[in-house]
Amino acid sequence: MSHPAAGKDATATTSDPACIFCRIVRGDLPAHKVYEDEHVLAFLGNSSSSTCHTLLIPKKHYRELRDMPADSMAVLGARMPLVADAVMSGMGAQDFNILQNNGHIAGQKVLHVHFHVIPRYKNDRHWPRS
Ligand code: IU
Repeated sequence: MSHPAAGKDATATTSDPACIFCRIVRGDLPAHKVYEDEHVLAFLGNSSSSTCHTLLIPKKHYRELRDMPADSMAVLGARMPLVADAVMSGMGAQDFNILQNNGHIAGQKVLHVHFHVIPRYKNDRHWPRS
C-alpha cells in the first residue's frame, strides 16, 4: 500500500503567501534561527511557555503531517536530533519533549507542519504546550 502522500511533493505548494511560517522562511518576517539548511528551518517560537521553545519546520508548505511526502518527512526526522542537541546544549537543558499538533481540535494553530522542540529543566513543572 502506498502512503497517501506518496508523490505529492511535485504538486505541493512551495510557499503560501498567507502563511506566517512561509513568511519566516522567505525572510519577510524576522526569526531567531537555531538551524537551517535547504530543506528545513528551526527557529525560536514566540511562545512564552518555555525558554527556547523551538519550532522545526519543512521549508515547503504542508498543512499537516499527512500532507508530507515520505522523503520530506525523512529529512525532517533526520534533523530532529541535531536541533534538539542545539537547543539542549545552548540552554543547558537536561531533557526535551517533541510535540506535534495536527488540526484545530488537536491544537494546531499555524497550518504549516511544525514540530515543537521543548527543552526541559529539572523541576520546571510545566507540561509542554504550544
Ligand atoms: P501549534 O502547534 O500550531 O499550536 O503551534 C504554533 C506555534 O507557533 C506556537 O508555539 C506559537 O508560539 C508559534 N508562533 C510563532 O512562533 N510565531 C507566530 O507568529 C505565531 C505562532 I501566530
